[in-house]
Amino acid sequence: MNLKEEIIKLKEELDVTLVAHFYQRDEVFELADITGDSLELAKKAKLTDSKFIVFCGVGFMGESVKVLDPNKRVLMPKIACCAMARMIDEGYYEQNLKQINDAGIPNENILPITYINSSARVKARVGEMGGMVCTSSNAYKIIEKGLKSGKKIFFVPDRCLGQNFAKSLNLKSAVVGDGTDLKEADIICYNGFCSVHQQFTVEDIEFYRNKYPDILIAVHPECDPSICDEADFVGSTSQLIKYIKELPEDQKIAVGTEFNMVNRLREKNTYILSSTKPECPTMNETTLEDVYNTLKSIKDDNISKENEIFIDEETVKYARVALERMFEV
Ligand code: CIZ
Ligand code: SF4
Repeated sequence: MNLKEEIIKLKEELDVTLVAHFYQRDEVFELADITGDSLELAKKAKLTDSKFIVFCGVGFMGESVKVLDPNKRVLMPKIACCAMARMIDEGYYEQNLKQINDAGIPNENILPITYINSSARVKARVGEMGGMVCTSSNAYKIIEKGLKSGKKIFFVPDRCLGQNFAKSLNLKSAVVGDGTDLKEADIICYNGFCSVHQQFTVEDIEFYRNKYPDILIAVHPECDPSICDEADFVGSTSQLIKYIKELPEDQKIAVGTEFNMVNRLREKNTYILSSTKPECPTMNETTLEDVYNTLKSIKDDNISKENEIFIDEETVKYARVALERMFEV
């Protein structure tokens, strides 16, 4: 039997659901029981009744499943950490908050919102302060709800997402530490970013538009605002997939997001909006062999602590509050 067949057989034998994010390698993605973007995966994994969730993605995604259902055993064949999520921890969060306070904005006037790409500890801190989680699919709704509180939003960790949503809602944004006036802003952003989505440039857009005047440009809101301003469509992972699938057969489209996902849409007239391959290194770490080893460890009752997500009760409590507030919206 080859690895793929072994994995299929183990899945049938075990009380397990295999989950994979859209950015995973094709061979891993194809074997998953549940696929989706981070919002869909958090929702769907919560609904499964398997004892074990084997999650192929990055650390914060597995953590979200554990937070939403601590009774599940969540295993990750590779606990790979999203580069953006790694840019913020509780210490940096507090430092930024202090800078905002020092600019004359007290905590009671601040509502924190964290992009789902952050650790459970950061989510818990946000939950404790009355804030909530958002994803790129629901950020509009969450930010609009947040603004109803009359407070300024402290948006972490992705400054591009914060700036892009502020622009499209006609709001003012500022970034902590870059010299912009925090008091003037409706949305104060933490200075984090996604290294993969930073790869797309205005020159890439110009290149494609010069070469194919009718081409459409679609990008993810983790791209820089200069890119989103120029694009024909800006959307989350699932929104991009839907948009591309519904295009007429002969419509050319250059897409600015992670390579594996765009590459799976090649039956459409799809181009990668970059001269380099925009692969997410951490999403690509999980191999078929890792998936096999994790399933085998369940079968042999020999699970490695390194592959399992453990979160303390206090963190689960407050991170869940922040996630549940998102689901309520
Ligand atoms: O991590 C990411 O870049 C994205 C877009 C996650 C997701 O599925 O929303
Ligand atoms: Fe993180 Fe960017 Fe990779 Fe998404 S694509 S998991 S934001 S590093």
